[in-house]
Amino acid sequence: QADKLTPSIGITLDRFIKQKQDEFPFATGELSQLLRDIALAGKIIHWEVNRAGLANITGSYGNYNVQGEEQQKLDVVANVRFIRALRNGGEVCGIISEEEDSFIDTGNHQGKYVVAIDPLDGSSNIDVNVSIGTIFSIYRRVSPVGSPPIIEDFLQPGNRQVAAGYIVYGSSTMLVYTTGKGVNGFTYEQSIGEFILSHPSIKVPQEGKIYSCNEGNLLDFSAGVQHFIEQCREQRLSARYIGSLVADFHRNLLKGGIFLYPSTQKAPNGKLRLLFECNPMAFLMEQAGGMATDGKRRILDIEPKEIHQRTPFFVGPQNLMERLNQCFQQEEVNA
Ligand code: P6P
Repeated sequence: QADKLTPSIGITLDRFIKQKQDEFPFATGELSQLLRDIALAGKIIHWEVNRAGLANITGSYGNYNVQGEEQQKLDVVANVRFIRALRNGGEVCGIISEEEDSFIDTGNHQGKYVVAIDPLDGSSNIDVNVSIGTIFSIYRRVSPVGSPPIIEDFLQPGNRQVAAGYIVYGSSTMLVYTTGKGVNGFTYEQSIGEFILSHPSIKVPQEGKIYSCNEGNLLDFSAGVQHFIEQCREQRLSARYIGSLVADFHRNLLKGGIFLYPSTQKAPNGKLRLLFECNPMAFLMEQAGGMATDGKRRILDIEPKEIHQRTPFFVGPQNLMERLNQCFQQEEVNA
């Protein structure tokens, strides 16, 4: 009787990773440990984000990051926490961070992996209490184990990712990730300090009814994009735009929606970074049954030339992505 009255808390992230690792007979456990290290840092940032108001660590830090954006204190805190967690875990030989000019050699030269991290994306939303997020990408290094990491370890196309995911700090804190075998979502249960499987095998709804873009830039968009947005309005799709990529992406992944960040006058190559934002989100969306392009090419096939390069970004369910593609093709014909 007691057993029936005692609800199960569900599968913890640790048990899930262990189960999945058993499915990979040759997995040596380092990737599993690396995912645990990221989850740990996420728990710490959850704590920092939720206490920010009291601890007066919101607001700007008076520094500017390599993007020329004013660094919010929580940005800096998150950057330090993730770099420390990844360094102490021992599996990672090198890290690139959206907050750092060049790559970081962790000193773990036996580590087989490198990580690209956006410690706290959408930080301009921190002060106005809008959901923000951490985005991460994991690659196997290309340089020999035992040597220091080199720049080529970090300039790999997104189709070489071994894992990718995000943590969204919103009404609840969730970790969503893939290792190339589907997408799974975990909700953080603060009272026991565990991520619990809450969204197994996420698939993006194919009949997307939402479009997300900053329509303030509409007049900068190409004729193809403007035509697509006109079609979205004609079909009475819902316009939803938070201005925080992780929050916008998470809603579109679960509800079915397309996200567009085209090139604009201010950002001729688009605003979002290929390595820190577009590759991980593209991997997740493809694993959930959707698509991601730069308007011409599959995001995951783009060969990066430099760490902070930007790209136009279109990501969502196939039906909407194919309709957008038709608008691009029509634009070519009319050109
Ligand atoms: P805009 C936040 O600064 C960010 O990098 C992403 O999280 C978000 O999707 C985008 O910029 C919003 O950009 O130009 O619409 O404010």
